[in-house]
This record gives sequence, C-alpha cells and structure tokens, in this order.
Amino acid sequence: MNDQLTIALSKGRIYKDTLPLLEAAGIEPLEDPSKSRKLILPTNQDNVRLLIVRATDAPTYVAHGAADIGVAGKDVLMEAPTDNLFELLDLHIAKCKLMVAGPENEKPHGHRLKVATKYLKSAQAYYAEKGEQVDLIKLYGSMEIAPLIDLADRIVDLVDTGNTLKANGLVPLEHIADISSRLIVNQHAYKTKFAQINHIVEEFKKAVEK
Ligand code: PRT
Ligand code: MG
Repeated sequence: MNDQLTIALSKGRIYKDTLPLLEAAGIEPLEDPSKSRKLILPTNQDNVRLLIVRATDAPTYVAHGAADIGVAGKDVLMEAPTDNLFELLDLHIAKCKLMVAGPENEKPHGHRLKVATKYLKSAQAYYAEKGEQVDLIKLYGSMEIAPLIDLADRIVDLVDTGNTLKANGLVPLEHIADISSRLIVNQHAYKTKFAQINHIVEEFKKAVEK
C-alpha cells in the first residue's frame, strides 16, 4: 500500500515555495538542500524522498518514472516533451512572466529581427502566432547580454521584478505568458500509486487555495 514515493524538486525558489505545501501534506524533509550536498533527501516519512534536480530536468525525471511526482515551472514544461506526464495542479508559486525585452532605445536595423532566448519553442510559437519571421538564437543563460553586444536585437526571457532587465539597460516590450509552477505526475505512477499521490494532490490543492 505505502510504496516508495519519489518527488523531484529544484532547489532555490521552487523548493522554498513547495516546502509549505509538502508540510500541509505531512511531508517534512530531514535536511535542508541549501545546507546539505545530498541530492536525495530523506523525509519524516520513511517511504517518501526528495530528489534535488536542476529546474529544467524535473520533467525528465518524472516522465521516465525516476520520480513519481515533481514540481516544474510552466516555462520549463512548455519547452520539454511532456509525454508520460500529467500536469495536475497550478501551484501558483514561483510566479513570473515570459516576455520579449530589448534596449530602451532600439536602434533601427536593416535585417530580420534577431532574438536570443533559452525558450526556443515558446519564442517560435509566439512569433509564428504573430506571423513575424525572426531569427532565433539559442542561449543557455545571461540572455540580457545579447542585445548589449549586438548578438541579438531582443531577448525572450523570464521577468519578475524587472530589475535584471533594468540593470542591463533593457525594458520589457511584449508579454508572452504568465508563468507559475505546476505539480506534475508520472502517468503510470498515478495509476499504481493513486492513493498516495492523490492524498498529496488533495492536500496541495487545499494549501494552494488557502
Ligand atoms: O539553473 P537553472 O536556471 O536552469 O534553474 P534554477 O535551478 O536556477 O532554477 P530557478 O530557481 O532559476 O528557476 C526555477 C523556476 O522559477 C523557473 O523555471 C521559473 O518557472 C521560476 N521563476 C520565477 C524564475 C523567475 N521567477 C525569475 N525571475 N526563474 C528565473 N528567473 C530569472 C530570470 O531568468 C532572469 O534572469 O530571474 C531574472 C529576472 O528576475 P527579475 O526579478 O530581475 O525580473
Ligand atoms: Mg536560474
């Protein structure tokens, strides 16, 4: 009845914001990932453990059944293959916006718009929907640099306070999507461990609605 249950989480803001939800479901980690180097954390429940993974890897662990459930940003889910996954709950945590940003005073340019981003799929879909032909340049981080050194005209990135853009002389230009983190569940595990997972889903739901 009580099988081993594995939960994939990234450290940082997702971990911090998921902690109260886990607590509501009676799950308390026995170690703090910001202090421990352990990547598999035991909890107060013998059969429940946490996997500390890169934010972008959480859907992969869950899709392959290496974790039964997990928490991932919608930005990450929009880029990842989501076969074998159910996205069960909007947790309303780690909120931000996916936006197009560019220099405050955009120079006129004689070429097709060049857009640097880590979010290729989302950017592609956004510009296709607008019917705008752009050249997308894939970067893995520090996107804000690209317009400053003429690698790209604009970027597509996550914006929260806007401070990062501002610090680099950029301004938000277009809103693409509101982002929050989601509870994801391996489809097979959802069947075989239904009672255990459903308990967590219900407790999370109550805690989110509070
Ligand atoms: O290493 P990697 O970046 O892949 O992952 P990570 O482990 O560092 O994850 P983390 O904590 O950076 O992001 C996890 C999730 O948090 C993301 O997938 C988003 O869904 C969500 N989230 C919410 C954010 C932000 N807010 C956010 N502001 N993720 C990143 N940022 C970054 C943004 O990319 C930009 O560089 O913060 C900067 C902008 O913040 P402001 O406040 O200056 O606008
Ligand atoms: Mg990060």
